[in-house]
Amino acid sequence: MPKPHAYRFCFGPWNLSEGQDPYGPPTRPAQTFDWKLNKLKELGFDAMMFHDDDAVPDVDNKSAAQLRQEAKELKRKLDDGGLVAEIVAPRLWFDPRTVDGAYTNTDPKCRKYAIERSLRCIDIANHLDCDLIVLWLAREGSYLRESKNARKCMDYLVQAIDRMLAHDPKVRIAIEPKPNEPMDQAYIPTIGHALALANLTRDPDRVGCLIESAHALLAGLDPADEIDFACTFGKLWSIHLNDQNGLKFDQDKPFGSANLRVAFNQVRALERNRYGRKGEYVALDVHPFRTTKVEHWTLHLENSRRTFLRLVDKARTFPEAEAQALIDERNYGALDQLVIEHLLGQ
Ligand code: XLS
Ligand code: MG
Repeated sequence: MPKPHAYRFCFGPWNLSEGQDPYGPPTRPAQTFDWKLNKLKELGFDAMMFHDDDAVPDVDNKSAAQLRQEAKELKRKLDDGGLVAEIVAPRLWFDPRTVDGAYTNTDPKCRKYAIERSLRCIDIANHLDCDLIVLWLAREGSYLRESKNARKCMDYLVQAIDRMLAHDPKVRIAIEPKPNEPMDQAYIPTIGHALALANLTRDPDRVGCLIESAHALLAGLDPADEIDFACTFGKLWSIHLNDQNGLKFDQDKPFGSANLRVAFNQVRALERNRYGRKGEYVALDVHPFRTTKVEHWTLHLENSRRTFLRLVDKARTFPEAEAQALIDERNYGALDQLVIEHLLGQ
């Protein structure tokens, strides 16, 4: 039996959000980045994940020297706290030039902006000593199918990723698929799509993926199967654990909050693939409920990590031999109950 290993955890500043939704304003007061970083330290997390403008605000209006200086200041803060930057992700969905997509925008000037912004994101990651860029392809898709040529858009995506790979020979790119929201239909909705696209790039070995539980559920898939699929290719480089109650807006609920058994199966898949042993982190892409009071602001993160670790224990103590005997007999009724009893405990 391989020796059990300790998982390392991270989250992003956006996971200490203030409660705004499309129908109402924040419900908690705005906090500084340093407040969020201190919370991460107090909670004993190991790393922080970043959007490029979480690391250096107002990226577009800064010179290369300014980007360097501000990113280096952040790096010192992280070093002082014994922390690292897990990933940096270009925020390609805020700027007016990305209204109808970033890399797949129909306007060449807008596509050019998206690529330039992504290269700046890589520079920031370099200053932070981080080699992993995450692409959540938020607006790469359509509101109206006839508005874009999806065939051309695939080429645009490959061209953009190729530019990023050429910009830095060491950088790795993890594509984070999501099937919808904000777009009606996204061009890269699943891990299968992400890895197929990776194969068309100039260096497929440096293009992998990131699975988010809620995004897989929104695609009608079981996130545990997405984990096994990505790991078959050695391409699961980060994971955003959270939960989602059915096919609606992206809820980013605490891990295990909607469906403990689906959460258990994700942990089991991570365990059998030895996720984390090459330095990968468990990222909790969860948000506080909008109703959360200031004094309970970090509970969703603490609870998600606690649930994860309790499920690791459940995965490691699962009665494998008993389960195998039931599988051999094809007694899935009893296997089903074995899982339920195991999760319920004594
Ligand atoms: C949004 C995404 C986002 C990414 C990082 O749905 O999950 O939080 O993880 O850009
Ligand atoms: Mg995510």
